[in-house]
Amino acid sequence: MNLTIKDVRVIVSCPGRNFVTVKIVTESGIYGVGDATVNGREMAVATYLQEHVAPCLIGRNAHEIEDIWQYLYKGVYWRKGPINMASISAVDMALWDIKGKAADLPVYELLGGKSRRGVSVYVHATGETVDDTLDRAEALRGQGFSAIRLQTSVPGLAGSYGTLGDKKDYFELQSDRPLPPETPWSTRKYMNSIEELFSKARDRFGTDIQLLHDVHSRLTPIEAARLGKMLEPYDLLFLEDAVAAENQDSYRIIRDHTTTPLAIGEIYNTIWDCKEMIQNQWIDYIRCAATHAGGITNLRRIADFAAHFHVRIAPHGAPDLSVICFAAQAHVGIWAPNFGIQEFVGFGNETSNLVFSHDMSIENGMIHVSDRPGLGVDFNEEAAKDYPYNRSYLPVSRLEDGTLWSW
Ligand code: GCO
Ligand code: MG
Repeated sequence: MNLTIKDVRVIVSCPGRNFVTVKIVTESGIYGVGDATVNGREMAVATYLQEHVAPCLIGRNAHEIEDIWQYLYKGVYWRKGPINMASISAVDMALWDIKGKAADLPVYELLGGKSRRGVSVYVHATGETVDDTLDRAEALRGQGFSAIRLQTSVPGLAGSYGTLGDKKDYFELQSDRPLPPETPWSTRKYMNSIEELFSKARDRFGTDIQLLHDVHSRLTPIEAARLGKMLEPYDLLFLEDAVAAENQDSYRIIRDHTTTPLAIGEIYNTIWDCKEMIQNQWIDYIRCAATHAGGITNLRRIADFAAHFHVRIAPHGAPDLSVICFAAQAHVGIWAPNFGIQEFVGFGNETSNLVFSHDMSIENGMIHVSDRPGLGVDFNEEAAKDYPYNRSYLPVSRLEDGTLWSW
């Protein structure tokens, strides 16, 4: 079988939201697909792939995943960075997809086989009020989900996290807004209101449901420590992104004060972004995504490293990752001995399902992958032509006095 790479196609499409997709075609006719979406910066990664990565791949043997990974990582000289790493990630996923198809095996078999029956997920309940959020959580429980992330708008801060004016979901396409939408933030108002959400959730649902919360890096370490202590009675599965951790040592401060489990990693690109937090056991879950942290090859390396320190993987699963990334993470998740949980907000929508197809199913809060060779996903280039790129920005946050804050 001739697996020489003969074509690398980079497609930016907007079936509901913008995605950057890579398709690698080999002489044998076998092809693979990968996701390189960087929300709000799609064209940067597409140009990088097209102009700088694709020419290096033509004529190479698609079987040599590791060498191609090293070539693109070390060979670039500049290393790391979200645009570079998303490009490597997409190429890597496509090559695993090809290897699986060539071997006639699903990717999880190539990784070492199944460690569990399915990939447990957590879903989102986001509302404008506490009761609204809990009603949504109740509906999700009815659909069989037993791990739910709760986010609610902060009283007195119209449009704060989770509710964006007429856009109810902050992660919806914002292309009707020429510049990033702005949302207000006040740590005091947030800290004064957040406990009610979790105390009411436990009153209503009891203790056999898992609750999670995402702080989106808006606190300082000592504020996060206080929040962790405040939420201890409500037994969270984890508190996510309490503090931005360019300075990883911040997590030591939080850890010194609270037993609430901590998670971070959705914007990380390499193991170096989380090495100290993992090896010092300051966090419990690492949330790196296959699309942003170097594909299946590097997600596996991060998982293996984390396993030595009792840290489990809980990959990012927002809707700005295409279903190709979900499939890659599902294959890693079903194999990884230290898999924790997968974030899940659905396998796209009606429109995106016209462009992406997949073989995964969800049942009783678990994703199941089929035994189809490769990743079990496909991308319809013809259908994608009907949905051209549509510029859209993520929101930004400002304090009430106008200071720009982490969003
Ligand atoms: C999450 C994330 C997302 C991100 C989004 C940015 O935990 O799911 O925080 O909602 O904000 O993916 O592009
Ligand atoms: Mg998050």
